[in-house]
Amino acid sequence: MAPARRGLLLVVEGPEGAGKSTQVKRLSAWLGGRGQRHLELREPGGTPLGERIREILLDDPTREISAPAEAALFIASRAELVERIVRPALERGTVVTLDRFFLSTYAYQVHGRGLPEDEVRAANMLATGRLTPDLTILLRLSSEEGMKRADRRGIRDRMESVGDGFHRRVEQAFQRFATVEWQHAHPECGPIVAVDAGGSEDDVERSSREVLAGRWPDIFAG
Ligand code: Z5A
Repeated sequence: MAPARRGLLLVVEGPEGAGKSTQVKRLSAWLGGRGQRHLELREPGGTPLGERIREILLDDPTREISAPAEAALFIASRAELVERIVRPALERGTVVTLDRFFLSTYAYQVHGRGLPEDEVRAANMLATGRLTPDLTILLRLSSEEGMKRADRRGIRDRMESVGDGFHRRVEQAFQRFATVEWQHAHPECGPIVAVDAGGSEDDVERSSREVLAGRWPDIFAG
């Protein structure tokens, strides 16, 4: 029998530039300050294989990768991360904060690239062994605003370099994921709560922690 799962898997999702990395870092700092055992991770990456896949997928904006191969690479990185890092951490009672998970594959590869949802869903289940997040915080920001923020960093990576139509489809998909109907139809994604990401970093952190404190007051209240 699989060992009992004692930790929490908290995912932060949203379009590029929405502030996911910023909020994952802030949540980790909060958890660290409270003496809570925690682990901050991102996708793709987090393992030697995952970091190698990350380079292949993102670094070269001119690299051409077919849509199915792209999906398979994101999912391979996920499989490695879940098996080697996330599951053992949850079994040790760690709060895992994860910057992107399989909601991103639904947004970018299913809705953005047009791959069939059922097949991507089945591959994801194989990769995660049906691990479901305890909560996903979905940072809500328009793709234009997010891209403006991300552009302040300099050059665009391979995914950011895909045309605006692609990013608008991704943005619309993320909006749909916050609806009750979509979540009912996708129980494998766990509960998803949208948080407005248009305010300051402090505002977004406060809203995110309010959501978390409503569910886990012993960890996040105060
Ligand atoms: N992808 C996929 O296609 N399929 C998948 O299954 C998975 C991923 C898992 C990963 O890129 C790419 O892979 C991503 C989706 C795709 N590509 N796209 N396009 P990544 O990990 O390198 O990057 P990202 O996930 O898109 O993150 P990002 O661009 O770094 O955005 P972010 O993490 O949401 O934002 P940030 O780094 O926290 O903040 C961006 C800037 O805004 C930064 O200068 C901050 O200081 C600033 N910021 C943050 N919050 C605020 C607020 N509240 N106000 C003002 N400014 C702010």
